[in-house]
Amino acid sequence: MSSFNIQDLYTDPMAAAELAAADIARRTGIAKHDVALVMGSGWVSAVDALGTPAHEFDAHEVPGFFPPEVEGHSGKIRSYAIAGEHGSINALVFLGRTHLYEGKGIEPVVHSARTAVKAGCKILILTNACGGINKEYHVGQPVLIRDHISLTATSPLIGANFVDLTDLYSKRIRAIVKAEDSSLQEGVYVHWRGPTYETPAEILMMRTMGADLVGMSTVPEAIAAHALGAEVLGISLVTNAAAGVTGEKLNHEEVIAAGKAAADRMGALLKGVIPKLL
Ligand code: 8IG
Repeated sequence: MSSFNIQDLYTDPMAAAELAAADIARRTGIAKHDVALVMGSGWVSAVDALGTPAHEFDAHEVPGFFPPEVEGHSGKIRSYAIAGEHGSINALVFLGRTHLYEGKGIEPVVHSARTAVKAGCKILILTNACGGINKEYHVGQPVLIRDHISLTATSPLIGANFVDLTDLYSKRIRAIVKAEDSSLQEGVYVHWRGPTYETPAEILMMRTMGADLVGMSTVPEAIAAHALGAEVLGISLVTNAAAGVTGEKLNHEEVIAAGKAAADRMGALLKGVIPKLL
């Protein structure tokens, strides 16, 4: 891989994803993974529920991946062999992600998603921590993403590629997850570039538009994976009330603490759902 330069991610992102997938296949000895998970803020310890990984390595050793910048994102890639209902499932897990607010452009943001699909994954599970716009939500509550609103004015796709997004967050997979935990709610997630949180006026605008959740991730990855033919599940963990909802100020420590508190429930949910996906 010594011939790969990070600039190559920008000139040919699909080729970079193929290189990364080949590198992961070489490191793990697994030619084809089945399901991928991207673990966002607060979700990293939930992955412990999946047991002992068969392989683990630093993401930035793989072509196209940068070192992590956000606390709570450890920057590892793991491979797990999970007993599924119809045979063994190879799960590829990305601990952490790149965000639009890091200023590296859209390509690094979607590199995990594209790499996962090129590695063979037909299903991508995207997790995140987010702010709750819907006043019925409480901190520590997981919510399935039913649909999204993009407020970033960017897309990972280039060219006359008019991809349909009517079933972006797979109904089929949402039904499986709700059968596992019937208390789960569904909501509309707004993608906000950040790194600032919203103003109270912006949260009022989002609620008026029909949004329930707001965060700084997930949407570009969902679009990139869907455009390559993968099914997408998005799960948000509400780790703070959005600006103006309670009158409290927002801080990153609150987010990390809420993630830690909910990790066991989130881990059990993932462990219960993955065997049923394929
Ligand atoms: I965690 O309230 C988390 N991420 N945009 N707004 C936005 N992103 C978030 C928030 C929030 N909480």
